[in-house]
Amino acid sequence: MLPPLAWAYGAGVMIAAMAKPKTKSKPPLPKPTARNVRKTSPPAKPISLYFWPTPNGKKIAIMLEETGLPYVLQPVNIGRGEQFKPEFLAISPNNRMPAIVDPEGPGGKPISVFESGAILQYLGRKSGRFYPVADRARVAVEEWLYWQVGGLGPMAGQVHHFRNYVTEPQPYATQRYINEVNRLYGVMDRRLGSRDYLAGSYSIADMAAFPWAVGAESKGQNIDDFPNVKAWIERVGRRSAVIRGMHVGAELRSATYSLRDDEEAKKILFGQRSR
Ligand SMILES: N[C@@H](CCC(=O)N[C@@H](CS)C(=O)NCC(=O)O)C(=O)O
Repeated sequence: MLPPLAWAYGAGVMIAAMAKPKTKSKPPLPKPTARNVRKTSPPAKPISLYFWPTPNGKKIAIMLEETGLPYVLQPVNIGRGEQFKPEFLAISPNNRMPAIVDPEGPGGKPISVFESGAILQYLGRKSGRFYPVADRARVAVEEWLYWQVGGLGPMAGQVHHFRNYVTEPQPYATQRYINEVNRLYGVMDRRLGSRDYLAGSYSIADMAAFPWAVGAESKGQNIDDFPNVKAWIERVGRRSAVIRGMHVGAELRSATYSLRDDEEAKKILFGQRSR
């Protein structure tokens, strides 16, 4: 979406072209340049990104970096229970990050959005990028976006849990989720055999899947079994916005941090029930 004044300027040019001036003396309208557009547009108010550096958080950081929408990071330390603060629950009632607050939402009024898939779709509509409008293309993006939020993410999360955080080994559960992730990598590999990106062109579906697809070994997989996924990881991972997005918030945790050794965080994160 263009900033309002840039749009108004573009529309003016269109009308002038259609009206065909009668005299030749009218000076031509100046061409819009990034410079004169920026001077007349009020600066966009930044989106607040409620964030902790995990794969789900990184999806949104990537999209914000890709679109260039201004944003500020609002850290939510999920290992210290900040996701249960009433002010956070007011925007994310599922006590999960990521969430966003856009001060310039629909009708120019603030809006909050939780669930990474819904956030990516919102930002896609707002920016007019990486989320095509044409129905056939949009359906393809949504299929692979929902495939990630309902499949790859949760199943990979269970693998991490059963491999890293159980007090007693649970071979059946561990193998069940490793198998399911293996199946999902296979689905992705076949899909990427005939196209460069999940929905054809690079989209929010790739941004959602990327942080969950990297690190196959940590999910009990051998990436060499999935050459198309491997090539896609390299392709997507080369994008500068993806590199930046994957590093957002790195300063929030020490480079050697391991949830495995963080007893307080494990108590907060695991075994949650309705309260
Ligand atoms: N379906 C959610 C999942 C988000 C999610 O699981 N976030 C985790 C970190 S990756 C979280 O905030 N956990 C906090 C908690 O478990 O209390 C989405 O896609 O946004």
